[in-house]
Amino acid sequence: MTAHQVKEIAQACGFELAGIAAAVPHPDFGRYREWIARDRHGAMSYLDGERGDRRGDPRELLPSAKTIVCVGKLYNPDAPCFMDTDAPGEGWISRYAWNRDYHHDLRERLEQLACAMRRHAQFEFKICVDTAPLLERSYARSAGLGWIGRNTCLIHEPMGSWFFLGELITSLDLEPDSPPPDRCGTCTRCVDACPTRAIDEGGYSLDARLCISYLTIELRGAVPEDLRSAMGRHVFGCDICQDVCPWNSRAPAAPDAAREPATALDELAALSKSEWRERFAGTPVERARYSGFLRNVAVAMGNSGEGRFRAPLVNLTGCGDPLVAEHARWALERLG
Ligand code: B12
Ligand code: SF4
Ligand code: SF4
Repeated sequence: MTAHQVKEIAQACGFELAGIAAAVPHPDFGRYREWIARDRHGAMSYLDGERGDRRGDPRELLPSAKTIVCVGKLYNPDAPCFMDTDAPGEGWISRYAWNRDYHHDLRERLEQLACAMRRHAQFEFKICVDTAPLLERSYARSAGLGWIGRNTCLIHEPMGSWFFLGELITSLDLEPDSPPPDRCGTCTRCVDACPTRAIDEGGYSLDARLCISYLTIELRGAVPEDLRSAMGRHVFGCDICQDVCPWNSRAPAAPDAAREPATALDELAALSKSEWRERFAGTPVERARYSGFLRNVAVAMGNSGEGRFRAPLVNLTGCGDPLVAEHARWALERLG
């Protein structure tokens, strides 16, 4: 079977983007190792040690691997972005999390893709979505799905960067694609807009320990105090460095993407554990856990400047969770 046929099948499985990369060690692995050596991954221990080393070669995941079919699935909802909304009393959830958890959807589509390809040829395969030790952006770039922007996201012309990545590592011999040129030019909008200065001055590398996405999703303990005020009203993830990217200004909306209206912070703060579970079941928000989510809501209320949040914050100081209580006290102090 040919690379062209594979891409046609991938499109039929609902992937807007598809390309082929050789399943060989990626030259970007050096960048990855350096990033880890500088501790830029913070507490994401699944990225270092033996699991980190496995990112050096996709054949660690499938010994017979020859090519990687890289796919992209758009998730951009037809709704205003963070930068176009001005509602300090409402919590912002990153747009990728408005939908059901993407891991499951992409895996299902990749299974469909493998199944359809097997009608043409016999081969071994391994499906990866996000959690596998694979340099997803690097291989997707090699497969022609986009260039790595200064904000470190993979950007496609004309699709923008609001898409997830997934891969089918296969034992098939397919013609690899080549990467497109970097189209960031002299633009530095993402670097300038990042509220916590998480992106290096020249771009192309990010200190996850400063990134609001990391602080609100991955970090389990207390948010460093000096970063709390810059988190604004983000309660899960952050979209700013993609919102400001000119390549996203005409990015198409994904037809099946859900719309999640921003929700009043006091409403979020009042959710019981079971209500919270019910509300966010099956969405990426579950990853923050109840305690981490309330911690984020407390910080956002503190940053809102809205005196009416004092009462719900006082409630949170007595909620019995020391992490949430400490952030609520900080927020009360900030409200003055
Ligand atoms: C850890 C992680 C995070 C961390 C760290 C992010 C980071 N930039 O490193 C945190 C929690 C902060 C995060 C946030 C987000 N993430 Co994330 N994350 C990952 C994960 C699991 C690993 C990424 C990683 O290895 N980071 C280490 C650094 C060194 O790698 P990197 O930035 O990817 O850079 C590599 C290449 O891009 C290349 N490279 C970097 N710069 C340059 C420059 C040049 C010139 C060249 C040639 C190459 C090059 O070398 C690096 C090593 O391979 C991947 C899934 C995966 N398995 O890869 C998803 C992934 C990168 N995340 C994704 C998403 C959607 C997000 C968020 C948008 C979610 C949100 N809204 O909050 C934000 C975006 C923030 C941002 N600006 O990156 C998508 C990205 C899709 C895309 N279009 O790019 C991925 C691929 C998940 C997926 N399967 O869809 N994420
Ligand atoms: S996701 Fe937000 S905090 Fe992280 S680098 Fe982008 S703008 Fe900065
Ligand atoms: S905002 Fe500008 S510099 Fe940043 S990724 Fe987009 S085009 Fe590149």
